[in-house]
Amino acid sequence: MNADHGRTGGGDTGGYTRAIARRPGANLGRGLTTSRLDPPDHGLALAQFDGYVRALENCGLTVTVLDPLPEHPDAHFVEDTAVIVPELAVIARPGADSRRDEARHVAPVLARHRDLVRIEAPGILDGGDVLLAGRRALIGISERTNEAGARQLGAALAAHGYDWRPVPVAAGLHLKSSVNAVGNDLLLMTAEFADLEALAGYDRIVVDEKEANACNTLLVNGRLLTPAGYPETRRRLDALAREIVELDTSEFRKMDGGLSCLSLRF
Ligand code: CIR
Repeated sequence: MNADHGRTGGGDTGGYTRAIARRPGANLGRGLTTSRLDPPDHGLALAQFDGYVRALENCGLTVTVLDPLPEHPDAHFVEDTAVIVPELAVIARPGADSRRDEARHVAPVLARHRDLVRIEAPGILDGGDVLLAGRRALIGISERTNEAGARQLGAALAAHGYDWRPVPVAAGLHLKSSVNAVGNDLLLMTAEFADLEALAGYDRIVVDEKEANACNTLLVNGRLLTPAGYPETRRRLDALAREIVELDTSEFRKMDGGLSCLSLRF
């Protein structure tokens, strides 16, 4: 049993004491993307990454920053490699072939903090598809996460008293590209997800279509970290009366990434 087993972590909203992040490598532009934006600038990406790490530290987290993996240009999107709850860490099996091996590099780091369970073939699962809301996991079924992967994760969590629901991801890369928790039972989401049966029972803020990227907002120990440049969503988040930190994510957006993907929080 690990030293901090059961004492830390609180779903995708709070109770965090630690985070793991990975510095973007010079080859970050060779990662997967559907965006037609210009290639990312490494220097600017590093500055944005440093700002992100500082923001997590200001939320009270101790952040372990890992080195880039030269053979994995998407490896700084470290969230996709695992799902962590207080009782265990589930090592993912990323759905993209080019990313599958990233999880192997994260497992020894997480083994210092949690007992490990692994998603096995034929399951595939990206951490970006898993939204933890209290004792429930909302698991996106997407291009990167299949039903076998979702069932394996659901079973691992159910053994510790969690329940889970599959959520079809019909838009965006991952579930958390479009849906995130910004309060207890309060989800920020795009219109495509607003009528899903799987999300019934949650309060919701549905963002304007032109601000869809703002959905990738994180609630970390009471503070909202939100991508800069989305004034309408900002106004709606202001109404929640929480401290809000805006962060520039332009270089990560070029590679289909955002704030949640850049760390594992627990
Ligand atoms: C990918 O396509 O896998 C990366 N370029 C972006 C991953 C973003 N991860 C996330 O949203 N959790």
